Amino acid sequence: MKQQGLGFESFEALSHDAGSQGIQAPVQLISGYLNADQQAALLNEVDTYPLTRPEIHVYGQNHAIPRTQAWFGDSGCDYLYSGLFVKALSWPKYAGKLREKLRRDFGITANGVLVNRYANGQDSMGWHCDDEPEILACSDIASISIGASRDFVIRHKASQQQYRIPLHSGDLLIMHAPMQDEWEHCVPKRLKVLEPRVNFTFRELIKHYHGA
Ligand SMILES: O=C(O)CCC(=O)C(=O)O
Ligand SMILES: [Mn+2]
Repeated sequence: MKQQGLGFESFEALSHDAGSQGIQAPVQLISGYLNADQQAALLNEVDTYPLTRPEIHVYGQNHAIPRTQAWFGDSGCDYLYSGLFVKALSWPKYAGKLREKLRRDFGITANGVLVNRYANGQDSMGWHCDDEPEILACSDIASISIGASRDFVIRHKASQQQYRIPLHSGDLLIMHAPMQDEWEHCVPKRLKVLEPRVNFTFRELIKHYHGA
């Protein structure tokens, strides 16, 4: 298990802007956080998840998102993102064990997890930040990747400086505050990637934000 961050010495800068020298993104990469058995157990479990491909409303049109997903959480942790309201489904066994492991290892107190499945490199996630009002202010977001390696690209809002963080199977990336205020992120298409990838983002929501 190798740790990188909270600086960018070892991540590739995608543009070089003299004015943005020395920007440090508040992220931590822990390569190889999950072993092969843990990854296999989670991947098997994902096959049982009720993944859906919801439509979101963008520029006056409905579009099915280019991946499938599911939201699990404690009761009272429903989530409204990209105009979608999703009720929390109860924790599956291994996703719950992973939540406990993150709490033990890093003190991360997540009460929900968004699971995204990218069938292959045609699936993607556009630029965004996870700054919905029900996300507890200053909480960490912990991202676990399993399956195909994909690039996670981050962009500093003020300078537009971009960095590429390749995420491999078993890696953990922790985004600390003020990542969601000052940076955006995306998972671009990679047409050469033929294998699926699953990503779990563990989040801490304000309970009952959307009522009981
Ligand atoms: O798949 C990833 O690595 C990123 C997922 C993400 O940004 C999200 O679920 O908000
Ligand atoms: Mn995100």
